[in-house]
Amino acid sequence: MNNGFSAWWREGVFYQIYPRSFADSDGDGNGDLAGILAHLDHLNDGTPSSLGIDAIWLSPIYPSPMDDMGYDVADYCDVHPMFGSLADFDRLLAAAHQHGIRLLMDLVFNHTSYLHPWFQESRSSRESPKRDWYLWRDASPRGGPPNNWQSVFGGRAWEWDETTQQYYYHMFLPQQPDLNWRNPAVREALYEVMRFWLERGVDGFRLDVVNAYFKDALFRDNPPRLGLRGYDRQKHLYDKDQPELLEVYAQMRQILDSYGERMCVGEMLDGNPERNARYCGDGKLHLVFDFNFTRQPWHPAAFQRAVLRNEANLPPGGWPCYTLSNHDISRHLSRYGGRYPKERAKVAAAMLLTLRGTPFLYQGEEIGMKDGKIPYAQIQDPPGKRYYPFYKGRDPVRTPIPWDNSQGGGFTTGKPWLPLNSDYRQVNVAAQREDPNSVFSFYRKLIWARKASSALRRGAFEALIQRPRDGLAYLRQTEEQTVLVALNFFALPATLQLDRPLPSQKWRTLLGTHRKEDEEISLDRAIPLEPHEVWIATPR
Ligand code: TEU
Repeated sequence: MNNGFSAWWREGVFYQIYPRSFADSDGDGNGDLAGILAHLDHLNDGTPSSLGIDAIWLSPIYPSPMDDMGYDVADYCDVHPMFGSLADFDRLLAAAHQHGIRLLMDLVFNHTSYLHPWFQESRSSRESPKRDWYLWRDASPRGGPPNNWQSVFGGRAWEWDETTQQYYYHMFLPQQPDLNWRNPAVREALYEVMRFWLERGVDGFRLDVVNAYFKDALFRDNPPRLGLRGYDRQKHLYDKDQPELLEVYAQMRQILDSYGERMCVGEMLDGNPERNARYCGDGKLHLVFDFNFTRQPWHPAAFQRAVLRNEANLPPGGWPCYTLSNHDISRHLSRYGGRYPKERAKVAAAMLLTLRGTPFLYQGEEIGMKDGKIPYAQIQDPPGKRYYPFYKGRDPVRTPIPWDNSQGGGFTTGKPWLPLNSDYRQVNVAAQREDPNSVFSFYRKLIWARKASSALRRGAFEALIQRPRDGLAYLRQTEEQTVLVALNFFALPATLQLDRPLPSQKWRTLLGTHRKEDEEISLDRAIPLEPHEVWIATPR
């Protein structure tokens, strides 16, 4: 019976592709759609020798001047020539579906590129029919910007336009003017974009900064708060999280539902579990990323607290959504790896893929990639250029995927747009495929074990230790199956003392870093673990 809990987007494993850095098929140094097509077998060839993911989130591939690497869209219904053509996209989508992989497009609906025809028209004159498609305001009576709002990427959020003698608002770069969601024509145009891609057959969307669409109708000043940079020195009462959002989410949900099993996942600007809960669930967004999870230190108690906070806040029809890395934040191995990158990569992967919720992987984490080092002269990311050396931007987390140890790493036959990581001759896909103990082999086993287990895909979550010190122990349970997960976070052997009795005393290993599959173990109220051990088991 389908009670709504078997939806593919609750049980599947998602994988984010950052297309420019995934695989280059034509030697121009930039990844492209044909490159992705050529590597679908790596992602899922239907057998456990592949990673086994169920869906791709494709970061933006639209025509764009690339001021924010494609998050500045100049045409929502076409493909940037760097990545290919609409025909290439259709080929990729069809092939992905043949591989059992669904595909999400990234919709950047808070703003467009300044080169989008809508903005070109809007800025051409105050009388333009598209004037009200963006946020234009007069200078304040004393001169200067209309209010104190700051850009996320630094500096004021208002740009003066000489031609029409008004300011326009940009939450990100001046090259990314914000759309006016209060204008019904704007809304309808964006919903048309959704329909365009749904008609083409995409399975859903990742919605960029989906809580920023509306700004205060009165454009009131944000109150101050302590912080380092301009944007962080304000409480964002008026430039995001406005009540009008819920109506838009309901409309988007209706559009998605009218196409059958489609979904969306929202990216929140400065989200937290309590606020996220207002935005997802029945009649709202399907999923919302929980970035609080990515901000935890490497400690089991911290992650458990984040998980329980999430579980406690879930609204009706809501479902957790976990990720450790993406194209904006430092890769989790650079944050957590320390002296034990390979070991911790496995513990982190086991946690991500056995928690109750939809996991999102970021390309390259399956081989244990870390952030690259980018010399100043090669920095491409605007916030990196602006804040170097205090903040080096997001290029380090966007370096190309090394497929093998050849010149160009099998990523390109030309010069890669960002340098390959210096360790790519060791850390690459080909090397890890060969090695049964590699990070890749472990991700693979975890994902296929998850596929085979109803408890891991949709079971209830129960923490077994109230105050974890050395590691996590939890149960995942459905009516037909129980799975026990035990993770030692640190480099010393540990015995996890459980606060509640286990439902069985005899366990059979499903998957582990130290124990063999099917190995049997008797347990009482304690689980002995080797350093950085992952142990996943089911009652015998
Ligand atoms: O990110 C929004 C966001 O929260 C990040 O910009 C974050 O604050 C920033 O990376 C810290 O430096 C989305 C996209 O994921 C990002 O790539 C875009 O640059 C941004 O929106 C604007 O579209």
